[in-house]
Amino acid sequence: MNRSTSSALIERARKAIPGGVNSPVRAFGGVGGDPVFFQSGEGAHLVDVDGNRYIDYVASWGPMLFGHTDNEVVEAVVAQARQSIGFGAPTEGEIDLAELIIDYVPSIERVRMVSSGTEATMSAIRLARGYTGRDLLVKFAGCYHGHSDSLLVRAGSGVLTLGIPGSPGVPAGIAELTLTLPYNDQDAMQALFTEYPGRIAAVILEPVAGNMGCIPPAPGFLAALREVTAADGALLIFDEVMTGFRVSRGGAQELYGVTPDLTTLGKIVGGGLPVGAFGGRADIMAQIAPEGGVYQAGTLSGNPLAVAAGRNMLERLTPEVYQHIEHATAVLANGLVERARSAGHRVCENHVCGMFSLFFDADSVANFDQVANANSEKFARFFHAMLDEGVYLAPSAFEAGFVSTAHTDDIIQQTLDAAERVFASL
Ligand code: HOZ
Repeated sequence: MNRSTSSALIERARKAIPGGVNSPVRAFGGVGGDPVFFQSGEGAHLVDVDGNRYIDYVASWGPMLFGHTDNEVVEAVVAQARQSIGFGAPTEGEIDLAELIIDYVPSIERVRMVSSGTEATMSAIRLARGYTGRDLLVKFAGCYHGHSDSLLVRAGSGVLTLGIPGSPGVPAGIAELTLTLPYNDQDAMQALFTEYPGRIAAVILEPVAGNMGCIPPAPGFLAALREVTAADGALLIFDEVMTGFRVSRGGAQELYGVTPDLTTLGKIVGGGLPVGAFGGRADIMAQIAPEGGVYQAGTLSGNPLAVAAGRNMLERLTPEVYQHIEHATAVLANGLVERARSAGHRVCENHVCGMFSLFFDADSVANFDQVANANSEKFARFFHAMLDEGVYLAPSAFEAGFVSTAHTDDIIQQTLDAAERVFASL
């Protein structure tokens, strides 16, 4: 497959933009080679600048629940753009979107819009610290909650892809306020609360991890977290930037029946435009400025274009949407494993409605250490062979794949046929 235009563009980009990209994972550091530059997308497909067509499982890292350039979302954005791109003042659409979020997400009684998932998590932990009057924060190794100082400790996504322990520029004094635990380990969590009673402001986690590959919560893990945080007076924050409106209409908290105190959202809530949100219990959210003293603000917060896209997408979240993506994801993930094993490869998979990952040389993956022990070099060869077959996967062994309603049975079958050829050649 000729990708010479992409290769020329990354050369040019590297002179103007650090690493040639505006977000590290896109640079292909995790798989080697040059990143693909895209020029258009439609449904489940992308077309690159050399005219090559791919079945896409990145879905802009999650938000393209109805596939690319979905007509209704595009129309909603265009109609809003004709009225105004932004005011920096309140609009009625923000209330409509907030009411939809409150209606759908079990734990959210009030919500504040921001412009990215990073802003949402950064604001939620400030709120948790302000509300509890405590400083310590607990996160899980391999979970990624954006790039704010407190949350880069033992993070997933690009930090994991690049194999770096954290980041220069994060003051030690801030990093040491973040304690980390192994994902899915109830005993470690109990022990930590015994060691630091009454001192932990919040526990934050991805209720289905998606930034060290897709890792579902072990049975009882989320409920145990809920219990121990409530008993201690610490807040429980579900980072549902990826899982919100994806694993079910009410997110992972609805799917698993566990209610956090605060929830962070992004991606689908903005219909693919730059958006984040955080919300939760009314008494906690009342601490946010201007009602309360915990400061948080943003010129682009509640931007009308993003609100229009998000409203359109949320208004269309029917049970059929979830039936489709759940079925398509299961067929894909199980089909990949079956074909890989038939070709003699040791693999395992994880999937939860619309999210999936395949791990090489692993029997099961439930935490960061098991992800780290899987064969990422073999994944890189798989990635490139699939790319040459016209299938675009996330360019890292440590990211989840995403399925949309545009992934028809036929497209899933084409993907599995491609994978069968690739597994035979690996
Ligand atoms: N860190 C995000 C994926 N988990 C986004 C990566 C990107 O946009 O390049």
